[in-house]
Amino acid sequence: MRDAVMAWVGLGANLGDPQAAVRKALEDLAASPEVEGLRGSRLYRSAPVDSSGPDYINAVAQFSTRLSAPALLALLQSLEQVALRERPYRNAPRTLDLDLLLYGDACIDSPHLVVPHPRMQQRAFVLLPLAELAPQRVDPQALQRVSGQSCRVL
Ligand code: PH2
Ligand code: MG
Ligand code: MG
Repeated sequence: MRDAVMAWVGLGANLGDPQAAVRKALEDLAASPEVEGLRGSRLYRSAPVDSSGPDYINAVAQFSTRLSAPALLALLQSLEQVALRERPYRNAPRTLDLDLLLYGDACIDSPHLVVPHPRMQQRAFVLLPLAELAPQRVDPQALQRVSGQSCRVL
């Protein structure tokens, strides 16, 4: 059997009841048979970055899994579907977004999945909750660069 890998997932939502959607996604992830020892960050409220609509609710989840990265991506997409995620255009407001940020130390560059997440270093709504769970995985200089972005603990 494949070794367990530590994975970090970014959660975001700004349509419907985003707080409920993020909390439910954390519960659904924790209840997935392939997810072990999930820890969730606090929830943050952040202004849309390269996006529009109401403020986002964001969080990060850390857990260990034996799923491959593509299988984990499929699990995340299935949870987005449960939340009735629609994709009318790039960065559209959404009921739930689950992004695979880090998968162990893997670097993946496939047509469907790029890990580490290519824009995570520019986003306070990723780096602040990630730093709560895994400060060793956050570059302090990147954190400093995003310090002007609006992103507050709920
Ligand atoms: N997600 C995006 C684009 N912009 N802005 C905030 N504040 N939070 C997000 O989760 C977010 C965003 C694309 O996934
Ligand atoms: Mg995203
Ligand atoms: Mg996404």
